[in-house]
Amino acid sequence: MAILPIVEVPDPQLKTVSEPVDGVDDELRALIKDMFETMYDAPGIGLAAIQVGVPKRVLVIDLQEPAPHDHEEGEACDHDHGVINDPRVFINPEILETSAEMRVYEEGCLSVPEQFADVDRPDWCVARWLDEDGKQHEERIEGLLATCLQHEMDHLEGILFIDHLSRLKRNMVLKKLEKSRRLKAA
Ligand code: GNR
Ligand code: NI
Repeated sequence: MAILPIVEVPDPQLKTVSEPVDGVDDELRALIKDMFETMYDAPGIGLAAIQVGVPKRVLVIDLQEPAPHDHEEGEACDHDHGVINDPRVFINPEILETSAEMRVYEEGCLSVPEQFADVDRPDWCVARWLDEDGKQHEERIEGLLATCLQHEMDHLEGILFIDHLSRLKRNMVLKKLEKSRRLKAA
């Protein structure tokens, strides 16, 4: 059990094309466990192995929906409702089909901390992957999960969400990140 350090821009590791996993074993399951721990601690809704310095085609996602509230209308509410966890593991994921329709979502990335920008991606996709037991899945994925899966699969190709922006916007984001790091260091 370990919270691993997260690799951040401009670390060149983030440009690595990750290698396929050949066999799901206990060592891989231990990495996946550490990846969940690291993601929940950050906190984030997804994490690719390269973000903890491991160039393997593995990613974890948990959209962590807030638990539903069951209060009377207008009732004060300041206690913790917790979240519904839905941990998902994707090993060697492939996208088989994508929608023509696109969806815009304001994305962030644990490797580009505290920076956000709108990214256009296919609204849904059909994906195939292995789970932590080595079992194959094929599913049509939509909504936030589709956005997040495509963001994570980009990491496997060495691509960050800022690479989808114009050069002007990307440089603005990177400058803002530099500035916030300087302020934190001071
Ligand atoms: O925590 C994360 N939030 C997020 C928000 C919108 C689109 C994608 C993401 S993934 C990100 C965690 C991360 O960096 N995964 O690689
Ligand atoms: Ni990311």
